[in-house]
Amino acid sequence: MLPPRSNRYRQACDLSGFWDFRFDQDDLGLQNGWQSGFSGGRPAAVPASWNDQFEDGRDFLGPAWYRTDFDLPWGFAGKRLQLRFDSVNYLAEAWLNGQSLGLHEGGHLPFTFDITQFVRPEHNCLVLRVDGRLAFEHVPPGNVSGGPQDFFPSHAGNFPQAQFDFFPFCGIQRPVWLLAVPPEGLQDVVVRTELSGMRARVQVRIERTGTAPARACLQLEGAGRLFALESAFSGDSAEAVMDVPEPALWSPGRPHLYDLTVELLQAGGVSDSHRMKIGIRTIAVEGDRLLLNGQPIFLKGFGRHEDFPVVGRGYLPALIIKDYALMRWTGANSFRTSHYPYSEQMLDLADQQGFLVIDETPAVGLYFRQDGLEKRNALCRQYLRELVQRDRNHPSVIMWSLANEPHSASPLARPFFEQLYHDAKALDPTRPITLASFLGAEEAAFEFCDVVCLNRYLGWYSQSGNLEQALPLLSAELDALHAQFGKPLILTEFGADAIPGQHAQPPEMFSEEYQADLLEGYIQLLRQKPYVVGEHVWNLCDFKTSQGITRPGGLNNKGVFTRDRRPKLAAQRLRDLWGRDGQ
Ligand code: BDP
Repeated sequence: MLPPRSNRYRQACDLSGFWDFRFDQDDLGLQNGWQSGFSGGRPAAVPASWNDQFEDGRDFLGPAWYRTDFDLPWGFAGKRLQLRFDSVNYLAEAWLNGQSLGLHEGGHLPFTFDITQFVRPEHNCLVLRVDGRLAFEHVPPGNVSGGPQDFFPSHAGNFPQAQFDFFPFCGIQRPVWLLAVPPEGLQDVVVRTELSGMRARVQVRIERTGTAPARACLQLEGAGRLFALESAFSGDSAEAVMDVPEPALWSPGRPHLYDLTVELLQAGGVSDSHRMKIGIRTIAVEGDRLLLNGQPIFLKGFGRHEDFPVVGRGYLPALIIKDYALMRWTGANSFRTSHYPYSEQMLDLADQQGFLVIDETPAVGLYFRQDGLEKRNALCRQYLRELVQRDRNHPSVIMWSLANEPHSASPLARPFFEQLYHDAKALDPTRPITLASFLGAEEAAFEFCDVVCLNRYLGWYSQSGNLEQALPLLSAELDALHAQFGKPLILTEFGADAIPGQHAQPPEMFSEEYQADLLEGYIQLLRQKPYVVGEHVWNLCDFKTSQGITRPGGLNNKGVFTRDRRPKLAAQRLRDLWGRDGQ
């Protein structure tokens, strides 16, 4: 999938702004004909979650209606026109001038509607119905009833009753684009890189719409050199392989990027063009090690959330910059997109700044009861496909995570994940596959995952306040897991809540000292295990959750920074520990 771009052949117009907005408590919108437009709305910001914009809608999860009007910008007439929604949570249904465009399920991944036949030169009315209500057959699931084997009892009494530990923010959370693209144009560009000695092989697959004879012209520019190549289309795709001697490789220390330009050449000349940044690098698992460009790499970093006061999960460019600055300050070199795909802009910056990313699908809190399973399975496969198609050209993305903490202690889990694993390998054979588990030895999916990712809270949820007891238990468990699976291991979550300003000597739970000591104890232990290839602290920042007795202030307080990005003691401790590594 090509990201929105403006150039000589295509144009992207951002429809962000204040849209008309209505809650639809009684679900009357369709009955009242709101899909053709509605009046009496109030302004709401797009993009942003709706929950914290008003005084009366924090816990209202839908349905709600958005409306905006637009004229076609100059230069759009005669092109193929599309609407692209970068992220709408959860269920989105769109109409243009009263005509149905379609439906998309799942937040956090982009979807596009062709609007060429419905659009008018002026006074277009775009209406969107968004439904974020939680349901047991959704992914991620919510409002699940049943026994503790099916879900986290600790989340069960929370309000809203999500099956996951973050607030179920709803709405149009990333930009909406009006796109003009050539009637016959580029559809996708897929890049894979391999290394052999001092040379790189850059393999490019180009997909297009239309069938007229065409050629693809490629230019790769970087490190003071230029490579050019042409390749004929056979049907709707073309392949090209560029041989790059002595490439400037992409790595966290030196995130070198090349400019790749692809042009579509037809009888009348160039009809479309796309320019993108690519990185030349390899990623592989070999024995107990994770290799980047053939060299062992160790991941230091965080699980995090897209979360901030007022905007909720809304796209906020300054916050992206800030979070990279904070991660860099601690000495981190990586993060996981826990527990859903982050914005494409976040990944663009990871490429630029040299962060390693474990890219996770929105499958958090999965459970394996028969009811609704087929639907959840279809959704997981859809999300995985959409994620890989969106993110596969980012050198920063080094691993796909299929899920977070599935409740896999069921015979139904193994075939479920085996299929997802094979889907992922078919979509992208170049990256390792994993998932983050709390089950450990009982995790059905570890048998075929390439890397074992484990979340652990000894010293917090168990052995509470007692690190002396917790750490030896953790040590024994890690060794046993390694003996069982024989794969590299990343501790993808570990941490403790700390209420900012709470101090204790000797350290005790909820104090900044205890959080810092717990993180340090874990890190020292992990560094003694040669098969451990990464440590991700939970969490970069405090974040909003559903209300429940374990979440004072409606927050998960495991951030090493507060929700407004001020450091706790643990942030400085990480800087001391990670800074010492000198990577
Ligand atoms: C883990 C989940 C994460 C939670 C964390 C916690 O993966 O989403 O926020 O626990 O309880 O189980 O802080």
